[in-house]
Amino acid sequence: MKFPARLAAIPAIALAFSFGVGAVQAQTAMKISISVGQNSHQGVGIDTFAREVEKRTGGRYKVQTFYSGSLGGERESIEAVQLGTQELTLTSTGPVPNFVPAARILDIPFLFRDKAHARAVLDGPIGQEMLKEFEPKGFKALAWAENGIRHMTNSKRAVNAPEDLKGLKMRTMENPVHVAAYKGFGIITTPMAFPEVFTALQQGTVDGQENPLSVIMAAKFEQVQKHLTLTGHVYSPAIFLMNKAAFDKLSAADKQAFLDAAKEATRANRARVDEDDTKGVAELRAKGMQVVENPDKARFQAALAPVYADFEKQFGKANIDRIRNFK
Ligand code: EAX
Repeated sequence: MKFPARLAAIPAIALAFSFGVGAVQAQTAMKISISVGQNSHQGVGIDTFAREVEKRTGGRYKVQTFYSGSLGGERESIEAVQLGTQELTLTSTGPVPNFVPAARILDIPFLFRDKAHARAVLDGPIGQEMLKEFEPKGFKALAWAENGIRHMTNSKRAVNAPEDLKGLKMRTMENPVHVAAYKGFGIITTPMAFPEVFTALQQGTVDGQENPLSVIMAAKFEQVQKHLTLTGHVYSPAIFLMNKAAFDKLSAADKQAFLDAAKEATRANRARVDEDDTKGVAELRAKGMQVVENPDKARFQAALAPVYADFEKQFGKANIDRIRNFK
């Protein structure tokens, strides 16, 4: 079959045209996705990113935003970005070690003292060196953003001490470091993509899950979970990933615009995490959750001593200490 010449002449890449004053300007559309809803710390992140890219490139680039895993879960989105079928994603580091093993070290429980410590590490030389590890795998990592400090919820019982976790069936991210650590708590771990979690909790496929307050609220987990304990057992980074070939095609000025947009987006994202952490407990209590606010964290940490010994072997004690002692 023959195609009419005028159809064949239309380029395969999607180009929209906008009319400036007296000029026709090509606009390139790109996609970015998150697994949580728009009204969230990540939603604020990609909305800010899209707005900033458009502003900083004079409207030549338009970033279309997709929420709630509508383009797939985080692992699928990272895969799509690697392949280039989708240009961008903002994702937690959950599935990242499956693509960039070097990033695993950041997912170690109780590695960071608090958010300020984590942000300083990610924005400092350790975090910035780590962004480069993504390049040989086909990604341009634009910036670290934040998912938040993770806490545990379940439908079975109040968790006051690590012993209370024994035998609980909990959904975990598809992250080998988390799975190893949570097994150390005696949890029955069930790795699962985020878009499936609400239904799994609702149907009792799993008893619980763990996530930052920002995610718990955005996903309305209070509707299917009775108990929340502020275990703060692990910091959860997020990262703006772009297909490397798509980034490399940009002019030097546009590359800088994308990098600056991601930095601006991270500021908005972190501010929303702080806001959610401030009001989260009261809001979740008002919606019926029972909250253990001050568990003895040292005991939870001590329960992981054997797992930690293994992490030190795997990652090198010096590398872990370099992050731990970063000031
Ligand atoms: O990035 O999978 C998870 O639990 C993540 O924290 C969530 O998708 C937000």
